[in-house]
Amino acid sequence: MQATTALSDKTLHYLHLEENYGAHNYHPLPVVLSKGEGVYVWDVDGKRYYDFLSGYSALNQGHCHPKIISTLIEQVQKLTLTSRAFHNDALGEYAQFITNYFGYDKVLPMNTGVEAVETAIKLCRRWGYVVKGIPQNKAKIIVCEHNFHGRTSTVISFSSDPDSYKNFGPYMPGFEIIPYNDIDALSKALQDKNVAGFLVEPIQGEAGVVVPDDGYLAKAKQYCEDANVLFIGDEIQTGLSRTGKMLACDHENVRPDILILGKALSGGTLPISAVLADNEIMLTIKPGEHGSTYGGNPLACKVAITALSILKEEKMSENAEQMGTLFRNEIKKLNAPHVGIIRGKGLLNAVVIDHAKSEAAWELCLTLKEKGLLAKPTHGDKIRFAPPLVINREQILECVDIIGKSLLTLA
Ligand code: IF1
Repeated sequence: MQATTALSDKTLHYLHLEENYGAHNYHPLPVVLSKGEGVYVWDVDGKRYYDFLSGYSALNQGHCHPKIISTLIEQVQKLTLTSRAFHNDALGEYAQFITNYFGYDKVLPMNTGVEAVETAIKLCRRWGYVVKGIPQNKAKIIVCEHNFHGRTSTVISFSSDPDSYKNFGPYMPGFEIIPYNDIDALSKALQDKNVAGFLVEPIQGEAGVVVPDDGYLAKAKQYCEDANVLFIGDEIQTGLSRTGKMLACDHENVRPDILILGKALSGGTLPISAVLADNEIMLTIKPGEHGSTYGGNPLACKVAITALSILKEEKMSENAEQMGTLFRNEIKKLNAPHVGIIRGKGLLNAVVIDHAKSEAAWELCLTLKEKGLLAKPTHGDKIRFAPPLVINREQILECVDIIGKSLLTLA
């Protein structure tokens, strides 16, 4: 348990409940939240914080966006779930809306991000066999080192992070790991005629917001086209205005053959994910060959339409671009101690903490918490700074000030 000397009785009460009755599969910051609105969250003692994690980019529209909540309340009292055994009056309208929104023929609706990744893998393999003509059970999908695509047994089979895969074997075959941002490595891997797809994050989030070289994604897409291999874009964390464009792939005008969305598709209200593709790929899965109980439920469909609409109505991509540039420039101007690399696009940013102590980033996050800003380290020395995309200039400047003051206290 984290040092709990300065924690209130109320906070300790909730920490102990989780400790005693919850699985220990996370190591959260010692803060207990009870309210969220826009860029702010409040703890059980009424203290307000800036949320600089945004539910790992599920809250791009901000906490409890009024239009999303209104849609949720209206639909939840009408019809929440029909299963796909029957039609309903929400799925068709949502399918038309989201396919027009992103420019694809069809959508396959799922729930969590990793379910959408699994769906994309199945679609890619199926296309490999029935369209490309790869011999049965020989399809390969290329992935990148330091990837994060979720935590199911298949997906951790191609993780390069022991924390994700150790003691969870045996592993799913059919994946090849190559270095990220290495176009020659991709070119070499694509020589194998049994390759069906290349699954990639346009920016590697969990790896610490690793931004590839300009042109990497465009070259990768071109090489995939030349090799008749599907480019699968995992935009679960980078999509939906987070990096300053609707999709991170838009920075290089790359159109994934299979587009994977999740997280902010619901604005942080409930798990909604989606896989988009054109008919040649999507129609390789026939009725009864894939699905899920909640996939495409009416509540999710209505919420997703509102969540997507407000991204454009409120110009969240543009704001993410402007506020992200301001954030990175102001952090650099601090010339604060222990700031190593600052990297990111739009409002998906990370600072690499340069300090001898391995727990320095964690300690900094505890200080940030005390000063009213919530962020969490990823992979030890990197702190991800990813506030809701509704943040404004004054709030960014206040948060940079909090970060600067906190860095000065790092012993
Ligand atoms: C955790 C971070 C981790 C994702 C990408 C698929 C998924 C994710 C690019 C799976 C999920 C979440 C999972 C959560 C913490 C967070 C995360 F990168 F965002 F920080 F873990 F790496 N593709 N990312 O980022 O989506 O099934 O979770 O809905 O597992 O701790 P999911």
